Amino acid sequence: MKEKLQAMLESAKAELTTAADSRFLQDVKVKYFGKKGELTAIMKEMGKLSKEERPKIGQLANEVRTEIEDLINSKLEEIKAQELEKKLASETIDVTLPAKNFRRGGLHPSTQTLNTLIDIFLGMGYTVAEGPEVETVKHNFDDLNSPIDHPSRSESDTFYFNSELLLRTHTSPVQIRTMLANKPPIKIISPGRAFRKDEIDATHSPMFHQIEGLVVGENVTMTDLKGTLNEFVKILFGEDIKTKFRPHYFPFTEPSAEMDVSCYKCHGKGCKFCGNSGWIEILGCGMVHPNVLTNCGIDPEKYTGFAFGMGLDRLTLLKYEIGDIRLLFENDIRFLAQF
Ligand code: 2NL
Repeated sequence: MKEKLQAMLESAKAELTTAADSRFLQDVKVKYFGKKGELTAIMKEMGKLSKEERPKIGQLANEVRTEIEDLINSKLEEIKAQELEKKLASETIDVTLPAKNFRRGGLHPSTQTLNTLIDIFLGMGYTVAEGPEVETVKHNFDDLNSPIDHPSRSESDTFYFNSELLLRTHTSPVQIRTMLANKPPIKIISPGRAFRKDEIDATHSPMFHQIEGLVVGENVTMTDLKGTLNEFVKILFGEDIKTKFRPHYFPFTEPSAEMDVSCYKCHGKGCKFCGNSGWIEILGCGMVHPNVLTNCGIDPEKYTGFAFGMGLDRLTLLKYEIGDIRLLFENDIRFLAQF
């Protein structure tokens, strides 16, 4: 039996040197230690041995068992390491290969213009104010000193829900709400949607975007208005842009003006872009009418203010040289992908 055990150890050693994968090791384990394994068979025969021989052979059998097991385990680790290395070698990633193409999204040109304007005014210390698109006639017209017979109030120009509610025709009611709720100093811009009953064409849409600005405080003058707007267009169009303020009329400002910028394409010489005038109209502005301040609970003897308003969509059309406002609202991805 002793010889048998030693022969078994030798043959196991020989077999294990040729082991090439973990499955083979499993087979070897079964061959010796399985139910019908060789070592199991010997252990079963131990009973036939004499009392003296039994512990000796038993000890030897145990030694053989641990030795074979140790061999199997160390071989198993060796093979596992080899298999891992093989796997890693076959799965290496070439990091120098070009990345897979994926479609990248972008911001709508209107959003890009809006973000640019917000950045400029935040940089000048303004905050952004928002308000509802469904407004009261009071906030949209009355508080703004709009005369009761003003054409913009008519059913044919404005979307009314009833005699008191409408879709705001400008974002001015946001400034009204801000003045009603806060004491000066006030320094806000109000971007957002506005609605007018316009026929749709290349330059008109019943829904459009506006941005207004309002500054109210002590000793706020027309000089502050001009300085602010000059600075604004220089950041937007470039340092060499000139401005021109033409007298105008708005019910909510006095005096009122429209501001033109020198055509940034022909630098004022006159071209197709500016209709040969050398100037492009971009906004309306003025000193807040004392009646508007009074309507909002602000003392016009103590405080003054300036305000301005411009169409965001027109600015976007100018900036990207887009010929039709409808393109901004159709959301055709073939158009939008260009920006
Ligand atoms: C334009 C002209 C303007 C204002 C908007 C305003 C608001 C308040 C008081 C006084 Cl609460 N004024 N807003 C002032 C002047 C012009 O917009 O052409 N917008 C597209």
